[in-house]
Amino acid sequence: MTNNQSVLSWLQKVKDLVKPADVMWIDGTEEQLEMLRKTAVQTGEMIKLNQEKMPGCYLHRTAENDVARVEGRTFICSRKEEDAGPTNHWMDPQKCYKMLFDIARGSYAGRTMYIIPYSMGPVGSPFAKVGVEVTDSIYVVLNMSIMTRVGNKIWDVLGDSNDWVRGLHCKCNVDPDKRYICQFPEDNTIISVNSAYGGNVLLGKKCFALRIASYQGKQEGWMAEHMLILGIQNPKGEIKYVSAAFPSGCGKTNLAMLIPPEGFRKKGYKIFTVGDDIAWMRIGPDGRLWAINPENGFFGIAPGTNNKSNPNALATTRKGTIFTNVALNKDDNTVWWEGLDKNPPENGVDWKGRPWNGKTSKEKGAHPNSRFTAPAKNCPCISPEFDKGTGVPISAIIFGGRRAQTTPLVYQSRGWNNGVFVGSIMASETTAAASGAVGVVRRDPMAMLPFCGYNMGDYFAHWIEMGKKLGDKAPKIFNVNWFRLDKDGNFLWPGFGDNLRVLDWILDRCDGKANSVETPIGYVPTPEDIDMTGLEDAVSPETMKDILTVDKDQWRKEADAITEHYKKFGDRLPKELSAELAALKQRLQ
Ligand code: GTP
Ligand code: SPV
Ligand code: MN
Repeated sequence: MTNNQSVLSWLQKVKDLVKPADVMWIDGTEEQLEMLRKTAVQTGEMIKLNQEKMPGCYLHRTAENDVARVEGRTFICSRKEEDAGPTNHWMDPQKCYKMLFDIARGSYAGRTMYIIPYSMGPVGSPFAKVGVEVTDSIYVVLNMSIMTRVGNKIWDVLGDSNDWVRGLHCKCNVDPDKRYICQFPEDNTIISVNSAYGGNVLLGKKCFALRIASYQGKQEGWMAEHMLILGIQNPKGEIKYVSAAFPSGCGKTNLAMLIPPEGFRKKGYKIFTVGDDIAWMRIGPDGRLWAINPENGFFGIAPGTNNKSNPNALATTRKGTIFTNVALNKDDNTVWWEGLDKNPPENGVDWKGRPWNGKTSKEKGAHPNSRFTAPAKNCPCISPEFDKGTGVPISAIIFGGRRAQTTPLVYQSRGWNNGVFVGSIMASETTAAASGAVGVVRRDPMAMLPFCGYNMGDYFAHWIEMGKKLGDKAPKIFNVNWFRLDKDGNFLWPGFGDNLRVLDWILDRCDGKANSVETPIGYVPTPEDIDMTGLEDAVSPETMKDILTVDKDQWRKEADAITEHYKKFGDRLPKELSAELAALKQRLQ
């Protein structure tokens, strides 16, 4: 398949370690994938769904203890602990390799070693990078074949280069006490053991495209971010692109595929999805920031996805999709999840594989972090630029999270460094996307807390540095919060498609057109500045005033919390950011 000596010698070492019965090179052909799907159905690893209603669709259930990313067992193994920084778990690389090799040794006995060559980014694009994942799981092969570009063509573009990311996954016996997701940024290496859940084992995704790539970006002068990319076409036919960083489970997939409200549709607004989770961004020849989505599919949250909230996502999952940990309807062999419709199956099977009556059971049929793995090309609103190797130009960068209070619906930062400050202080309530407590507010800078592959203080400095290079061509930076609650716990803002109203203000601000008022935290629209046509009955002017309020007392408390948050970074915190905090405190006086 390849004569690349760095690849061949690494594969030989891996093979000697894991001792498989067989080796299979994944070549990217439909014939080979179909053969693997058949095998997975025979062994029970996957269930073939109703092929008339959902052609090419399958269901998979993971172990009950293996349903989300495990941040406590995720390590950045840089040679020096301080280079992993205060926000990552760290292990000494030599100790970690030894521990992982002991776990991996002989673990493929009687099993097949699958070798997956893949590209993050369109094959051969100047943004793209190559990875090789070795796994003993057909589920991983099939998911990687949807999420990334896989096949023999990868060997051609790689040639004899040594610039590729090594990834070893060993399912072992999914023992949660021996589960480790380890990144070795200085060695371009990832080792993941004792899990079979997406974010832990689809090594091209969070492990490579964020943890390793963020480190590469720092070295090479580009950015790997936990961001969706979205194109918005206005009635004049101009398309502008924004990228947005929200923490896991906070609405990236939904925003990336939004359906414009009726009034906007009639005026001629259109949405084009470029990506829903990860953006790789470089400064282009014209000095602007250009972004690609390095992925080739969507690994989206199933619960809550329905024909009203996200019809584009639903349509995307109707063929060639692998569902993980959703409920099965035995009557017609289709899938169901909470929030799909009001008609759960009576004759169902829950995500744990137990008989389940959705009409009477008090338990959930699907796990809250159950997911679909769907090809990007299925998406009805996929951007014509999706496969373009040079990416799309970014006009605005948007940060956001789940905040019941404090943070207004939207505000614009005072400039690049202030925007970096806004990203660095992001806080959000935790969701089911990672194991652990749900609904706890934590600081999640740039939505990268679980994904930054090096010292977060240095990562902030890299952002400041990129701003210097971009100068007046830098995207404008904003913050949004779709999740503000009233005193009864209801969302104040309708969200979903109506978020376009906020994006519209954001793009007008980028053009210097829209109005705003200056507050201590930045520029906020007045209720009149947001186009509320068609929404007047649902959201009163008083509610709008509420959502847009910047409460000085709350923000003084916030400033104290930020002071604490910043202490962690010690002298790795860029002086520009401590200056921003001081200036905010000044404005709040
Ligand atoms: P990851 O795939 O984990 O990175 O998540 P994500 O950021 O792509 O989040 P996703 O779009 O899947 O949304 C997660 C949940 O947030 C959905 O099930 C919705 O319930 C909720 N959500 C998304 N957008 C909105 C919104 O505009 N308003 C409200 N109230 N909820 C939203
Ligand atoms: C996230 O948790 O941000 C995801 C899902 O997109 S996972 O691939 O598990 O990381
Ligand atoms: Mn994500």
